[in-house]
Amino acid sequence: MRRVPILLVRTFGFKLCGSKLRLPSRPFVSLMSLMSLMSLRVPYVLRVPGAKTLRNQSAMWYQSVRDCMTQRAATERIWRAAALMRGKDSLDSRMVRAALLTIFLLTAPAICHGQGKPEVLKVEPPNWWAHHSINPVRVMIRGRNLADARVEAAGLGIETGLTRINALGIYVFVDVKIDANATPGRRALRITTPAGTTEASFEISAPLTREGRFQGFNTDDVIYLIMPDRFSDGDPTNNDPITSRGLYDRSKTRYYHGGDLEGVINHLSYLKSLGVTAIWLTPWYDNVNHLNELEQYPDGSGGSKQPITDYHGYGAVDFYGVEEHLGTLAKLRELVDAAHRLGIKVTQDQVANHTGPYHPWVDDSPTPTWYNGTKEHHLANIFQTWVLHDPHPVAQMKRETLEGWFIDILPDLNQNDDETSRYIIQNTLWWIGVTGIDAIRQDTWQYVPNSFWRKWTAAIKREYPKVNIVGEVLDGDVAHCSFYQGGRMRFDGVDTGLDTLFDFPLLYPLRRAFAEGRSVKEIALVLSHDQLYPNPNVLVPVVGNHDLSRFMNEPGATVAGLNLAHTLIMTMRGTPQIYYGDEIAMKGGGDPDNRRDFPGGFPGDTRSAFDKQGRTSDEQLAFDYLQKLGRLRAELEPLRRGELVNLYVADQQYAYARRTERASVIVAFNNDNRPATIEFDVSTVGLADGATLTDRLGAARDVLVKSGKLKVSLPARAAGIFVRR
Ligand SMILES: [Ca+2]
Ligand SMILES: [Ca+2]
Ligand SMILES: [Ca+2]
Repeated sequence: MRRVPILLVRTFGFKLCGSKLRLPSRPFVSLMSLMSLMSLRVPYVLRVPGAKTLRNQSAMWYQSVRDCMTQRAATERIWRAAALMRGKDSLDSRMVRAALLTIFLLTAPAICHGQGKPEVLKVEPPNWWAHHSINPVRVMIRGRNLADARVEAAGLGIETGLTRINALGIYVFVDVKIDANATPGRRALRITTPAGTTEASFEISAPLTREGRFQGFNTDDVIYLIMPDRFSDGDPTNNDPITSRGLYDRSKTRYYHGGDLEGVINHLSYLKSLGVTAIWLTPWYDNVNHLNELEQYPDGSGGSKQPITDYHGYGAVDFYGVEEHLGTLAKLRELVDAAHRLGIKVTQDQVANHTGPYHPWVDDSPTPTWYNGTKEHHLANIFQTWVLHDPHPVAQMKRETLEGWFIDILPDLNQNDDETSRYIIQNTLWWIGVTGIDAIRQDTWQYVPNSFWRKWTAAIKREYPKVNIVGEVLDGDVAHCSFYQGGRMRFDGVDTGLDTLFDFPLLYPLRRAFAEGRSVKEIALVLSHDQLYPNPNVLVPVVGNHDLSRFMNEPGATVAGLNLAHTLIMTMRGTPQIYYGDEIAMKGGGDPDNRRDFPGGFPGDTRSAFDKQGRTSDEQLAFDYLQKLGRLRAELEPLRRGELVNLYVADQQYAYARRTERASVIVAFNNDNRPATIEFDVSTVGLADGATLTDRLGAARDVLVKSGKLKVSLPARAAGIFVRR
């Protein structure tokens, strides 16, 4: 006899780590005996050092309503299994008793739990639609004492199907089928246990009309990124909500500052005047209602570490809720409708990789494999993203990057769990359906398996063919980023279906050139890698965002340089994205300094940069310039849809055409600190001799095409957009 450690490492609500059971000297046989315990439908994981972890599969821990285990049945099965094992392999009877006792103790609370009256705490999704591409919809009910539940539909036009309940009786998954001709209105799911009956409310919603909704953005658009908490406080009554007191303090960089959805609504016409046709709001999911003690940072430079708030929205505790500091679901719908009335599309920021550390799932997850690991036992993310597209990666490195928890804190969702995967897909479709949004920006794209994305993008397109998705792969390497764009099957056998990506590889040379004054040739060099993307023409070029220090904080940055940077993204292939405040040349270092309050957006602000009279001269210069670029882009079709043709590349000068079948527009940059004259061939872009071109930015004089060439003189640090007269 020797000791073989067996760890019963995980059950619902229980961790029994390091327990040791005595096994006889034939560990393999003993292991087989223990495996027969799986027939008990008891949740457990056996982990034997040196052997593969044995999980009882979902089919084991799930219990259908009809097959629900009562205390008596469980006892009988335990003794039947014990008799079976004793007969089969003469397992040490003390060991059997110990094992059975342990398992009984582990399951007893679950069984006992089912004795109280059933209660419902949360229904996800709370409503759905008839004629939807997902039917039945899988409803996840969170509650108490649901262990022996029977779930029935109450009301016309719906019926319940497969029902599964987790062992602690906290989560019920039930398929709800909606008849094609079911009328919209309230329904209920009646939940009955031996201890009583309760109802989970559920609604069949009337679908929003498709006209003017679910549109997707395209290269005709200009996207503007808003962090709502920092943009404008339109409703001071939600600054210190009753449910989450004490998180509002404008003097602290990581507290709520009061900005909200109402503030965005109030400034839609400002955005329209700037030339914006689509907005992207950082996540509006409900975030934790108290301080985040797990993440602590000094406020500003120096000082001691202190808890923060999740004002940024990336720490969801409820994927079906709107953060109360920002507003309500009704307010969100009002915002989307108001934006649409002005011709502005709305992009939702979604996070499928992780939840906030205080999400209720962390303490009792709906399935044993809902997350990759548990709060106590998980991998920390090592951010070795290069292995994610490596055909021969070190498996452990890849796992630590795909499944590791960000900063060792943010619980990493396991999209390989069918229930988790289904939850995320339905949640995405729910937000689109209830709000009428047009597009999705998906956070931390690369940290989620491509096999999941394929399912997720397909589900979106099936229901909303025009809704498109921009993925965040924050990396400067085209070889890296291009791997993730859909439209092509990769070595892993997956086409992710991802429409587009932010063009971060272009951002870095753009900043080096136009802030630091380094060579513009680097920009052309990065663009030469466009061939690696399945479709580079729909990328989203950016000058900045909420994760990067602002352009104006770069060494050497000036408003003239910022204007050149904006000229590039507003005339480059793809759909440009502007970061709030960059239109007025706001400064700011790394997060959170790059998220300063927009001047004039908050009560008591001494001036408003939303209005001309409130802007400084530099702010006005930047604003006027970007507004002019927006107007030119709207007016000149080639800037939105034309092919990109490089015409001239030198150390400090760069010229290209955007060409359609109907017209060409020439864009030329002089990044040098002195005037420059450059000459280049334009015969390839349909400009014949004798054509006169005018610089619509007003920096250069009119130019005439002679001998197939164009000779352009530009002042120091200036750009021209040349259009045929
Ligand atoms: Ca507010
Ligand atoms: Ca909240
Ligand atoms: Ca992950």
